[in-house]
Amino acid sequence: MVDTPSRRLLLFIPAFNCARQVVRVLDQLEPRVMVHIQRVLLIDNRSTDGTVEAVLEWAGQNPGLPLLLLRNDSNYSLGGSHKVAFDHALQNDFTHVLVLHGDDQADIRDLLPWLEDGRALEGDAFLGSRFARGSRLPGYSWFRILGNLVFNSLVSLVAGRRLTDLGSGLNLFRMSPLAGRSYLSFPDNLNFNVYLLLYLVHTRARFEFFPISWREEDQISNVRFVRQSLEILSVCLRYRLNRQKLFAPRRDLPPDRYTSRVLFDVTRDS
Ligand SMILES: Nc1nc2c(ncn2[C@@H]2O[C@H](COP(=O)(O)OP(=O)(O)OP(=O)(O)O)[C@@H](O)[C@H]2O)c(=O)[nH]1
Ligand SMILES: [Mg+2]
Repeated sequence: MVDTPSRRLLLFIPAFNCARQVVRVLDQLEPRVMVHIQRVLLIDNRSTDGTVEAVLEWAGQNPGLPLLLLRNDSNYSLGGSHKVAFDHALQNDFTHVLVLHGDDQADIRDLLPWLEDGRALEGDAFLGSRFARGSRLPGYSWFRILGNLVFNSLVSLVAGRRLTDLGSGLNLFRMSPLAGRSYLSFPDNLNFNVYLLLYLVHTRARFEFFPISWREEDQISNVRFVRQSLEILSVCLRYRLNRQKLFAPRRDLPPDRYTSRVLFDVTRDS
């Protein structure tokens, strides 16, 4: 492990209606993983299936984890939850945010070798890829594989560099390039990641992809294929036409739009 005293890593777990899966995600957080992580921020996005109760029960049985559980005041979708998490990281002096989806499709242990040799922390982002050499996709449908490959190619063409995933569920970001909070103007839905990726390209951030495994077992996909595809086409077009304008800071956003409540807090490092 590379131990930089000033480095503080926040693990952010977005969760929405994944009661059965989220406890498996928490089970992934073994001591060899947690040596790299200073706080776990689990954000529930107004689940209605007992996700919060499942997390609370797990936390009662596993008191050692530095866990902060928040519940958004309204459903802000996946992108909105990223905004809450990034803001939390900036306000609490975290240098990095590691995102791990709460529905147990990714495995945080895929990142461990890169955390241990320090490579994951060298650039501005280290992005899990479901479609790189060495990735594994047990149970993932060919239709979704094909759809993802088509859009990866399209966005790569627009970005002018090879992008092997537009948004998997395992990604590490350095916070300093995001300190201006440009992400607040990205969409709240699942296309937040596509904007973030294009923003990294636009700002010449240093990032690379690493191969991950991605399971499809008992998860429920909330992806709206047609709508999201049209949105990706639209952002590609706008990026080509005027990317300065696409990423210009917006002044029309109310400052306290993404509010949340603390449900459980056993963090002790702050
Ligand atoms: N869809 C959705 N997901 C959310 C929300 N808030 C948090 N999440 C979490 O974000 C993750 C991504 O959602 P999914 O619908 O599974 O999308 P995906 O995994 O990127 O795509 P698939 O490969 O189709 O499963 C899940 O872990 C959800 O629990 C939300 O409001 N909407
Ligand atoms: Mg999923």
